[in-house]
Amino acid sequence: MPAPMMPFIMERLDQAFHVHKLWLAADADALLAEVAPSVRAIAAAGGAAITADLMRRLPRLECVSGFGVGYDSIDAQWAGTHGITVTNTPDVLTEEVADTALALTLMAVRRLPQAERYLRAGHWLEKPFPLTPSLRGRTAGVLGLGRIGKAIARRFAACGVPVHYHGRHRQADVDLPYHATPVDLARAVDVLVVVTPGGSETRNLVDAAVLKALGPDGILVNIARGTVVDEQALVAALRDGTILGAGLDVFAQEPAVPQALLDLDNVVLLPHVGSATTHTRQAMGQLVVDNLVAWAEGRPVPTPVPETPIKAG
Ligand code: 8YV
Repeated sequence: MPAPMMPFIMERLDQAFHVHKLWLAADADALLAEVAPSVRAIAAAGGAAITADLMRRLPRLECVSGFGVGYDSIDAQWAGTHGITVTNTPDVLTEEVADTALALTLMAVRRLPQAERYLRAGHWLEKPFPLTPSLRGRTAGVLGLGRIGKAIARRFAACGVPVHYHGRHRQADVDLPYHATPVDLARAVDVLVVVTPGGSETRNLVDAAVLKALGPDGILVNIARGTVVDEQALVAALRDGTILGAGLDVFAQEPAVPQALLDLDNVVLLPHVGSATTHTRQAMGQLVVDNLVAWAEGRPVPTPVPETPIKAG
């Protein structure tokens, strides 16, 4: 275990396995070198980098159980081609993250955090909070219509907001307008919600051109990965009115958030709390344990990622 996980995960894994906790070692590298020949599985905290270099050092490695639906911090491609199974925690967080996306959208459009700050500062006693933009009359674009994207689309439908989408492929069983590129999607909508996986394939997918296409009434919401949005282009677009505002739960270098974003009033910033409730994190943690126990007992793991297991050719 390279980094700490929720206490109940550590307790359950301690009961079933001999767990080496790297972060507790005075010299993590020395501990890794010592135990590497016997390590057969990794329990990976959210965001813990499980690189090809690390896995190469573990000749008996068979399974990497990651905490989180996103596994861009795990080199699943390398693992897959070396017969190592990678698991993630899908489904159990879908509704929670979609709730967060809707909340963040409303916070950004209706300027609700600013309104709350206004009240707390006593300004309401002087005059009412200024009128804000509205969700009424808007069209939303979902960039990445997977499980979470679909749950977000259902919420927008309930709000009377039409939804369009872009993904790598048009989905035959989805009856929503499809756009072939992110720019085309952005042009058609005025709320753009980023729900793609992270990693090299989506790096800076939302760039200056997409933001320009979103336009001066547009709101960008990102609950996926900070790397999907060109942060410098976003700062510029928020500053010069290329777009109206943004709601961000994720950042390229989190937990560091650029001062340029902190300085702006037309962006709502959350500390990566998309799935962060006791209920959902409990379910995610249980799935991390269930995947490892299934692997150890020789049963199929409940939630392997699609890249694995692929036997080396
Ligand atoms: C994780 C997330 O819990 O699931 C994901 O991909 O981003 C979060 O829900 C987070 O990575 C944990 O640090």
